[in-house]
Amino acid sequence: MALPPRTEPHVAFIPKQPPEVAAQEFYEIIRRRRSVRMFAERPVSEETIRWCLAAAGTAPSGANKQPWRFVAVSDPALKRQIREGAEAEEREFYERRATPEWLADLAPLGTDANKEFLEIAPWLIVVFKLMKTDPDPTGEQGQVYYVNESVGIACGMLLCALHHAGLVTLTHTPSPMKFLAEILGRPEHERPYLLIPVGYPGEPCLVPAITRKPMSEIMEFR
Ligand code: IYR
Repeated sequence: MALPPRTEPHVAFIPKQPPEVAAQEFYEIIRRRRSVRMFAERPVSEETIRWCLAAAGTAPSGANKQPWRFVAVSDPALKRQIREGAEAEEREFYERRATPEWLADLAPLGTDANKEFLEIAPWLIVVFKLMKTDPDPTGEQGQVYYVNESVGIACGMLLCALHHAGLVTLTHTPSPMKFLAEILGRPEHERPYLLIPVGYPGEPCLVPAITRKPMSEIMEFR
């Protein structure tokens, strides 16, 4: 291509930083995400939650069926009901259901059946997976594919979006989670998948002193 004559000095335009730099920068951001159980009461705007959910909703999914619903709860009465439901399941878990090995594995985290954070965190995002598509105007419902993979990816993207927004999260899985569908009056084809308390970190905000596996242990190149 013939270049136009230039009178001013020019330098090469570099459109984007090299991938090596961008990749490492993202790592430095995301490695600071921690599962948090100590939230501040400080409110988070609905708009913030909306944009983060919009980001999650761009996730890839089987045949693009987008088999997810995100129910964002800030109503104190609903949060109380969710806490009560979760604590009932957790008491069962800690007192009966958990194996000794499981309890030993959890000991370093210092968790117990008390889930006060479910009332303190300004938002509880309850993620549902869709076992069928939403009904069309005639009531027909279609198939969905790779639902756990799709919703899991969307949740990962949601955690990234919330972290990027400066918020903290917990991936909470009181099990079984049927009580969430009942409290929130969800239709038959929606199944609870994950409960994500969201907010600002409490003061103090203590997290367990965990370590992550070294890179060499989690990856292999061939
Ligand atoms: N759901 C319980 C127990 C629990 C289980 C796992 I696996 C964790 O990583 C953390 C907690 C609770 O939330 O206390």
